[in-house]
Amino acid sequence: MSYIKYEQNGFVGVLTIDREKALNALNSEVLADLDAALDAIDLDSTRCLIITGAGQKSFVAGADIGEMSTLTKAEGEAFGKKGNDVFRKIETLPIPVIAAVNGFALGGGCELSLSCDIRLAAENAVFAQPETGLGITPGFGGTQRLARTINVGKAKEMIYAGTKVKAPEALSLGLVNAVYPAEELMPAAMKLAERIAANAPIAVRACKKAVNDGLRSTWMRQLSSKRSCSAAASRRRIRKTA
Ligand code: DAK
Repeated sequence: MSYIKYEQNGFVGVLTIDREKALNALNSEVLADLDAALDAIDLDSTRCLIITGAGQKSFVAGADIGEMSTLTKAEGEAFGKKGNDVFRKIETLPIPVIAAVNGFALGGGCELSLSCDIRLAAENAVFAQPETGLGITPGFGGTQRLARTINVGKAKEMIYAGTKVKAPEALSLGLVNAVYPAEELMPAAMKLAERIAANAPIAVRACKKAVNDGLRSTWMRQLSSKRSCSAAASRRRIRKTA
């Protein structure tokens, strides 16, 4: 049995993480199924992907706490790598990906939404990175993607203190693009996906790549180029005054 349901609606793919009894928490099997489902998407006939969670209560309530508590160091590292690889696959999927956040987006669930291009939320959505309260750090890229998505101070507060952010605040922070009553979330996500799919696919894909490549030009690189500029300027000043 797969923990992923996939439906094709015209040019739009809808991928549902389907482990409702555990609020769609990500265990190794869910991650493996998600990975396989992403690989199976026909990119010739799909122009936009929506990712959501099964049920009315939760998008994804995090990595599976029960499973994580049993992992050895090596297994934990493999689990972290698996999650990071799958989320990077979503981030770099050639087509735009919309997260339809229908409830809890906690820990790995918040991180999953952050690996998508666009987040739309239901009114009951709650975002948080509660890992420090569990004695761990966000393991699937949250420290990096959250701080690049919203105000850095608020991202740090969410990560250090585990502050929960409900849908209206998520909207004001720019964490989500829009908030809808629960029953309107998927129709709204479909409508946006269809608008994206109606545009020239090559242009849309080129734009996704351009935006992502731009964001990957890291501040470290900018800092080191600024440092070498400053160093060159200082050398010039030193020579002038010598
Ligand atoms: N993992 C496993 N099961 C979960 C779960 C989770 N994250 N969240 C919920 N469930 C399960 C519950 O155990 C319960 O199962 P049964 O007892 O019925 O078998 C079922 O879902 C329904 O949950 P509740 O009965 O608790 O439902 P409530 O409405 O009362 O509460 C809740 C909903 C979301 C507030 C609560 O379930 C909750 O607090 N869940 C935990 C949320 C959480 O802390 N998530 C963050 C996980 S930390 C790393 C890799 C990855 C990560 C870190 C490091 N490395 C490799 C370094 C990622 C970490 C995380 O994501």
